[in-house]
Amino acid sequence: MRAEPQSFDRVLSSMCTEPHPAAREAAETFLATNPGDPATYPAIADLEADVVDRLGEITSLADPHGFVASGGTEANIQAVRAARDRSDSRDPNVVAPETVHFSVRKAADVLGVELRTTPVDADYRAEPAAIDAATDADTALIVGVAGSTEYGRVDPIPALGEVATDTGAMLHVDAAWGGFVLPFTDYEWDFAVEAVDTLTIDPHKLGQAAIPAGGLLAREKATVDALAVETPYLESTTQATLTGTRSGAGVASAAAALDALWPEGYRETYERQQALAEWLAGEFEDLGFDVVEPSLPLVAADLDASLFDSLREEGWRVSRTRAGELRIVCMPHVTREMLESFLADVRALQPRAAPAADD
Ligand code: 0PR
Repeated sequence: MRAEPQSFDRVLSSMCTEPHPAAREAAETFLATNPGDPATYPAIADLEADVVDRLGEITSLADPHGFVASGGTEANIQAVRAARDRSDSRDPNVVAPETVHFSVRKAADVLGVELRTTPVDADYRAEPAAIDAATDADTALIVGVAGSTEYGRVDPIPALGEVATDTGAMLHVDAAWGGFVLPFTDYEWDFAVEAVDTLTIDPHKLGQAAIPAGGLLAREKATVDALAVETPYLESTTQATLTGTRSGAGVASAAAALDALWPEGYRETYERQQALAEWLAGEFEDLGFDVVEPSLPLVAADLDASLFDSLREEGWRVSRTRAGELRIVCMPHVTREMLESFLADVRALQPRAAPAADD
């Protein structure tokens, strides 16, 4: 029997999407290459250098250092590791808003650093004063999120930069999801903010590349050098990634997606998906649900638990925030037609006593 992957028809809460056709093809072509051994597989190594340069262009960094990682988790772990190893402290800590992705918790665990999380403001964004209060002389890194996993919020990166500079800590921006839409907004989120040292941006999310393709960028070569270990029996001398052997598929497909879509294709995707998210938020409000307004193409709405369960039973691939709201991530495969069909099910399944239904 030949197994088939599931379709994207009802996938509404994922941060992954169908790869661009050129990205799919490139992934297959480079499937058997290993960018972890660049002296044996130089073609994929060249493509990786190209991807890093392009990601630098997207994030306002003229001379970027970094690599294509297996995903945002590896990129975040390596950012924490570099900060730990560049810090003078014997007992370094990392300070981040409580909305930080759980990969930073994994990083703290495996690297043996303390993670201090701070409350966010009423709009789910990091509070610079709270971050400041949590820092001390042992703070190696402050993390800000540009496109948070649950609400798509962008932390005030310039203000976090001031705190980092005053504290003598490095600043990492996690734009794993938001990085391919933020260039088309007015947010200050990237290396244009002087204090930003490192940044995660994942081609395998809104970049429309095949999995596995994450990205870690650094302003200074010394940051990537801090990660490098010697590779005595390879023809290349050092390796800065956490993974050893790694798939050339992700690297090649990131290069192909960037070729096909940067910048106009990504701009069009952003404009279409953002308009869709705003329309969906209005529809939820009309149905009487509390909505967290979408600042990026992600909508959270307060549907009750039994309605959520019924929608899952209908096959909708939806998930919840920690506070229990339904999240819809308007990834490129999500269309108006899909959402119309989803809303029809919401209406049909909505209990009569739904919030504010008779208002
Ligand atoms: N940083 C942010 C802001 C993220 O949202 C995520 C993943 C990561 C880092 C980690 O990235 P990787 O998963 O590439 O290592 N956010 C999604 C999440 O955990 C990932 C996801 C993707 C979940 C697809 C479901 C899914 O179907 O919710």
